[in-house]
Amino acid sequence: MEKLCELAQADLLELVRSVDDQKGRIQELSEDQEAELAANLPLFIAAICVLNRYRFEDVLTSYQIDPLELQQLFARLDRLGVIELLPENRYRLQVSRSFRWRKNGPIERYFIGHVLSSFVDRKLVRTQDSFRFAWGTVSDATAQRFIERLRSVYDDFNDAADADAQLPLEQRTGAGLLMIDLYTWSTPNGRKISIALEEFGLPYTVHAVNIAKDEQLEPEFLAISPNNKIPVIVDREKNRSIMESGAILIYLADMHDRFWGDDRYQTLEWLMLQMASIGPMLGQTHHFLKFNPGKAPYAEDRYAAETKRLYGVLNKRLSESEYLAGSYSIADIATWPWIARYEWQGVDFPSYPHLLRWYKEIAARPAVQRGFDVPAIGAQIPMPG
Ligand SMILES: N[C@@H](CCC(=O)N[C@@H](CS)C(=O)NCC(=O)O)C(=O)O
Repeated sequence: MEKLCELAQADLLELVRSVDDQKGRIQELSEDQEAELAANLPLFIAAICVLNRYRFEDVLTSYQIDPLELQQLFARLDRLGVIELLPENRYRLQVSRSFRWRKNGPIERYFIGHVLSSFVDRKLVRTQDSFRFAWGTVSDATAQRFIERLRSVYDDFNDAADADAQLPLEQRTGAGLLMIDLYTWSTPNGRKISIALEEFGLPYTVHAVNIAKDEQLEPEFLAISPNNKIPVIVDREKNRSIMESGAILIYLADMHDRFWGDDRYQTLEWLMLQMASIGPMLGQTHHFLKFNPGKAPYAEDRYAAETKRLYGVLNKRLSESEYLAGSYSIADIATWPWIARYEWQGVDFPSYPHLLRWYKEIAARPAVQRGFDVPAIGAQIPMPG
């Protein structure tokens, strides 16, 4: 079959699309039809609404539009072949599942000219498409590989949106596809970001940077990580990279307006405590209590005592509050992977009962379980008895 596709210079995806088309549904509009939509904003919005399975009443409640005008717009969409009008303002969608706007066609040009800037500024709440921009010089084979991967994520997204289109409007929210590359390793700082990406439900591509083999010192990595450390993300949509796990968490929380706890500044307080104290101090504890091949009694005592002190600070806070900033936030996401190394930290975990309760609660979150083993090495979350 693959050979056949090769001969026909079509990939499997195109084959599936053409089979779909045999059912008589349209896969794309003509240049003129798209131009008609692009020139008429209400008609374009009506088209987007039907593609998102809005019912007639849903469009009326979402947009200030006269029912008669909407009936006329629906009639035009019927003439364009996008829908088949049925009695009582119902309709049957006539486009195939693989329907897409024409490449460089009037709608794509309209999106780029009018919609994309609002999408990037996050002023737009609902869009049918997303636009990706990335640069680099790669071989044809690499380019092909990435196109296939992006297509498959894009198709997954469309399938999910298709399935969710059956839900009532109140249970749906506008969403675009944001592509993120994560450069990471299986360490507490790396896990903060894979857990966060899982919590935010963002698709991301993992690039393992093996710090045990000094891969963080490679010149290509230095270009996106001036301090030669993981984690780093590259946001392809915005064409920018971000280093420092705290900054990445703030970026994601700002972008998606989520996981800010009960109070933004309280979340920042606890996030800063993690970045300035918990991470650096516990990191030294790992060195002196676990990895130092020699003996360094002064350093061992100092970092063991500091670790116990910080456990006490967290335990006290968590005796007053369910999570560090009231509700679950990026401060918890930053702190938890460090506590998940408790076995290296010379502490008696059960004597910090509130911290233990918090630790177990977060460990039970599916996103945390998925994000913990990134890059996949079969790592298990340690669970105190
Ligand atoms: N403050 C940085 C610390 C990052 C960091 O220390 N990363 C470690 C792994 S957890 C690393 O890349 N180490 C490699 C090295 O130091 O050469 C952050 O939070 O992102």
